Amino acid sequence: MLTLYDNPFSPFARKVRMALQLKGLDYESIDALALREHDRLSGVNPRAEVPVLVDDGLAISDSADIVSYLEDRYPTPALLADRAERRAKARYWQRIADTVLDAIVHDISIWTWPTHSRSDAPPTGLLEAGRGDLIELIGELEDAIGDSGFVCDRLSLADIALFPHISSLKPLGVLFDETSHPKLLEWNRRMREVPAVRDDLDYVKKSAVEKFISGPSPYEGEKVVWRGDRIEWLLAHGFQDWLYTEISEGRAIFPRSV
Ligand SMILES: N[C@@H](CCC(=O)N[C@@H](CS)C(=O)NCC(=O)O)C(=O)O
Repeated sequence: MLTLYDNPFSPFARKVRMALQLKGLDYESIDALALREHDRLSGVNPRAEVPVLVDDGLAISDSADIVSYLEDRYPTPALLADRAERRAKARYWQRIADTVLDAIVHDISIWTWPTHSRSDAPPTGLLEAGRGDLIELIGELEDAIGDSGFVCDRLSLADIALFPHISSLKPLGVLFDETSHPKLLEWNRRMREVPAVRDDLDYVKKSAVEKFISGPSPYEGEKVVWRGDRIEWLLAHGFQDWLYTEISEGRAIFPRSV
C-alpha cells in the first residue's frame, strides 16, 4: 500500500504524483501541508516537508529520492533513459528544476500565490531580478530540448520535474512564444497531452477551488517556510535586509535542521 504525503500545489509533490501515475501505481493521498495534518507529517518527515512516500511502512522523503526509489522498486515503465549520458542529462535538469527554478519561482510568488496571504508589496527589484533569471534559465532549457521534443530521448523525470515550474511562469510575467522559444512552446503543448500531466493540472485547478474559494484556506498563510536554495537565491541577489526583517518580525519558519 502506497501513501503519499502530498499537497496539490507543491511542485515536488506534483512531480511524484506524475511519476506514480506514469508507473500505473495506486496510492492514497493526504494533503499533508494542511495545518491539521502537521503532526502526522512530522511523524514521517521531521522536516515537515512534502512529498513523503510511505511504501509498506518505509518512509522516503525528498522528491528526487522518491523518484529514484520508484525507479528501483517499480522499474517499468522507466522514467530514465537507458544510456548513461541521457540519464545524467535528465538528473541534471531535475536538479535545476528542484534547486534553481523552484527557488526563484517560490521567492517571487509569495505575493501572488493564494497559499500566502500578504498585504505588503515585494521588496524593490525582487520581481525584476527573478524574472531576469527565469528568462535566462528558459533560454538554456530551449537549447537543451532534444529532437524528440522532450529533454531526453523520451518523456523522463526531467520533464515531470520541470513542468510544474514552467507552468507557473505565465502569472509571473515570464512569457515564451513561437519566436522566442519555439521548442519550449512545443514541449509545453506536448506535455499537456500526456494523461499524467493533464490529470495533475486538473487536480491543481480543482484543489484551488476547493481550498481557497469554497472555504477558509487550510494552510499556514502568514509565515513563509525558508530552506536552503530559496534563501541562497535571495542572498545572492542582495535581499538580505528584507529577509532579516521577515525573520525579526516573526514571519519566517525554518525546517528542522537535524
Ligand atoms: N527537496 C525537497 C523539497 C520539498 C519542499 O520544499 N517542500 C515544500 C513544499 S513545495 C514544503 O513541504 N514546505 C513546508 C511547508 O510549506 O510547510 C523535495 O525535493 O522534495
